[in-house]
Amino acid sequence: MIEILEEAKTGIIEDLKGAEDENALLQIKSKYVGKKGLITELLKSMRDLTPEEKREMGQAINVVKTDIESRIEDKLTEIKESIKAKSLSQEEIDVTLPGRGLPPGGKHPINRVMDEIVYNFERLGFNVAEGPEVELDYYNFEALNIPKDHPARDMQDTFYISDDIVLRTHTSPVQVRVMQKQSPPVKIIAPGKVYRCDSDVSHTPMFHQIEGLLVDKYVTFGNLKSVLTQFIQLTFGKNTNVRFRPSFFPFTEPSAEVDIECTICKGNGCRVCKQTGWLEIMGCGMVDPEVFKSVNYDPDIYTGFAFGMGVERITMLKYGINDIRLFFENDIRFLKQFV
Ligand code: 2U9
Repeated sequence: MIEILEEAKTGIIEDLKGAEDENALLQIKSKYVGKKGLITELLKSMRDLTPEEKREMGQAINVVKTDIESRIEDKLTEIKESIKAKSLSQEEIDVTLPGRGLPPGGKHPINRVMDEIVYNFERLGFNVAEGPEVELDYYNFEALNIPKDHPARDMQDTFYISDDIVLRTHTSPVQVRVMQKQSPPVKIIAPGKVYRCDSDVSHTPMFHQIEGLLVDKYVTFGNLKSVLTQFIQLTFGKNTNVRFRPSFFPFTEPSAEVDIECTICKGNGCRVCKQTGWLEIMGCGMVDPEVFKSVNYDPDIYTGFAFGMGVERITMLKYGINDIRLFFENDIRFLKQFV
């Protein structure tokens, strides 16, 4: 029995050396301390021993049994640790790798041109004013000398919310609201979204306008020409030629349309200027006395000029874009040309 016990003591060490996984360990466990294992058999075979021998032998077997069990337990921990280390080394994350770059976003071309125009008027001393896009009929039409039967009020052009509420068709109501609150001098621009029921290659139901208003004593058409020429030369280059053509608006008298020499062909005639050499970029005029009356400004004391431009139109002329809808489709291939 002693020999078998000695054999078990050395055998376990050899066997454990060769065990590489939990399965092999289970087999070793059953070989030594399982139901039919070596140690169990040894304990059984103590039946024929004297009580004295049983005590001695029992103690010796238990020492070896405890030793074997603790060796198996240690080996199990070792195997588990090595499996964990192996899987960790395979899943290793290199925290020093540089991150993937995010493609930068860019400002929409309409906002770019809008910001540039606003900035240039600020350089000329204008302040920015804002107002509601859902507007009273009174501010959008009535106060601007646009009577009830005027074609601009046609159901086809104006989005009506109710009888007396509309989506503003221009930013002019902003200037009316400012004049109602403030006495002259007034020197403001009103940039923002406007709405008209219209849709084709050069019209969308929503577009952007920038309008301006300057009111004071002794303001003349000469002042209008000077300020707008300075604005145009800041925006399109200091040698840009400008011309003023007579026109009509219900809220200005006299009125004019402003053309610049075509930026694409320099006045020689091309597709963009329809062979005329000129591009119409804005409208303007001296504020009609009727408009002053509606905001209680005395037209015998005060005069002023006003102007307006469509931002989409200017952006199209600037970049030679021939379809306004491209601005609203948000195709990244179109937009990224302006980053
Ligand atoms: C007040 C008094 C007068 C604003 C003006 C224009 C001329 C003009 C158009 C340009 C292209 C509109 O976007 S567009 O279709 N605008 O030609 N706008 S004068 O006149 C005003 C504004 C407010 C109180």
